[in-house]
Amino acid sequence: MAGNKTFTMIKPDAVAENHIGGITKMIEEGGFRIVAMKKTRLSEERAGKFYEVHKERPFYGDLVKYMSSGPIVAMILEKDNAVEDFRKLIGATNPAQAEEGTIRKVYAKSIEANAVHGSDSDENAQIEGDFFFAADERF
Ligand code: RTP
Ligand code: MG
Repeated sequence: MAGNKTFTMIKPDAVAENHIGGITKMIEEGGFRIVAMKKTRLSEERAGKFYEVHKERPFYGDLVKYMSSGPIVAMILEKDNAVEDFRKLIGATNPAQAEEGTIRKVYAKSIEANAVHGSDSDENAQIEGDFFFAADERF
C-alpha cells in the first residue's frame, strides 16, 4: 500500500525569488497537509550527502553547488498516495516539459533550478524527512 507522507524542498532559486508563499499555497490547495517545515541552508557537504544517489550523474557537482547556494525550505507533507500525487503536482524535471497547473510549470526556471524537490519513493520520503526533522518537529 502506498504511504501517506512525502518530503519536499523549495529550492534556492524559488526561495530567492519570494515564491515560498505561492508554492506552499499550491501544495495546500493540492490537498497536502504540512506536517513539518523549516527554512535552512545546506552546506556543500550536506547537499552532497542528500543527493548521494546521483553521485555518478554528470550533473551531480553542479546540483550540489546550486542546492547549497542559498536557503531552502524543507517540508514533510501528508496526503493519501503522497509520493505519486506530489510528483504529479510538481510536474516534469525539465520545466519545458511540465504540464499546465504544475508547480514547476509556474515557478521553475531551468532543468536544474526547477523550484521544488519531491521524493521518488516511500522509502526515500522517510529517509529524506529524517535528514531534516526530529520527531518533535512533526505535527
Ligand atoms: P527532484 O529529485 O529534485 O525532485 O527532481 P527529479 O526527481 O525530477 O529529478 P532527478 O533526476 O532526481 O534530479 C535531481 C535534480 O538534479 C537536477 N538536474 N539537473 N542539468 C541536468 O541535466 C539536471 N538533471 C537533473 C534538477 O535540479 C533535478 O531536480
Ligand atoms: Mg529525484
